Amino acid sequence: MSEFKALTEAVIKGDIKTAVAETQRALDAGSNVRDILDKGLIATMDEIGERFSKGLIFVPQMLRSAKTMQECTKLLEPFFKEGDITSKGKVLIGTVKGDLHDIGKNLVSMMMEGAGFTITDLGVDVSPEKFVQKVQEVEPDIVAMSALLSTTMPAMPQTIEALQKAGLRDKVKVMIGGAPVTEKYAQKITADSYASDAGTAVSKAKKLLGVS
Ligand code: B1M
Repeated sequence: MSEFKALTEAVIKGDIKTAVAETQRALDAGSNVRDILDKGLIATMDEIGERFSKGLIFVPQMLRSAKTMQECTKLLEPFFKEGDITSKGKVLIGTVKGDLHDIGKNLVSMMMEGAGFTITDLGVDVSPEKFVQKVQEVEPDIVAMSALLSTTMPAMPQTIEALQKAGLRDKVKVMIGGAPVTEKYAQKITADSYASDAGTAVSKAKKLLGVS
């Protein structure tokens, strides 16, 4: 954590200007981009979550820190591009119904796009009906769902069921992820794949579609 102490402090304070400057400074100093993301930014969001659980900070501060992290992440985006590539497949992604967390989902989108997938991002609070409607429109290879709340995880099997009812389940692969989601849960709800982080989401998506 100490390597990114100033960055961590700025994200906790929600000081966008300093956090962005610190991210740029770390990049200029040659820090590993994955380290900036994992040890600098994601680890700080975990710290923020702990402070929130303990009642030390409240929703507005969490929101400000989230915004700060997203501004920093923009600087990292170019580093996740794998080069000049033709589309590896279409991915329809969204955070499930009732859930407004989008940082993890945005990271997954960003890394998948960087790896050559064509992304349609439905944003947050996406209902099963909306997923179905967009699958009909976009005809993706993968439907990717993110959930950060234990209370919104049930929207994942509800979406799978809605796809089934619409006769679309066999036409797409379903991938799920998010902090409370597990491999076991993915198996339970008959998702095709689970990824614990954005990097793994890329490799699992490639595996699902048999591309490299
Ligand atoms: Co919320 N929140 N929040 N929050 N929030 C958590 C999730 C929480 C764990 C905090 C805590 O209490 N310790 C807790 C959930 C408890 C639970 O259910 N288990 C919680 C709560 C309770 C709430 C509210 C209910 C608070 C309230 O209002 N009382 C409320 C709910 C609002 C709603 O959604 N309806 C709420 C609100 C918010 C904010 C809006 C203020 C803000 C989100 C802003 C935003 O996203 N734009 C926020 C934040 C920032 C957090 C924490 C602090 C950070 C989340 C984050 O962005 N992490 C979070 C605590 C924590 O996670 N430690 C917390 C960084 C991000 C990169 O990680 O999203 O996990 P993550 O993504 C990872 C992996 O999970 C994975 O890849 C990423 C890493 O590469 N991944 C996928 C994610 N999606 C994937 C999809 C995939 C594959 C991998 O395939 C499709």
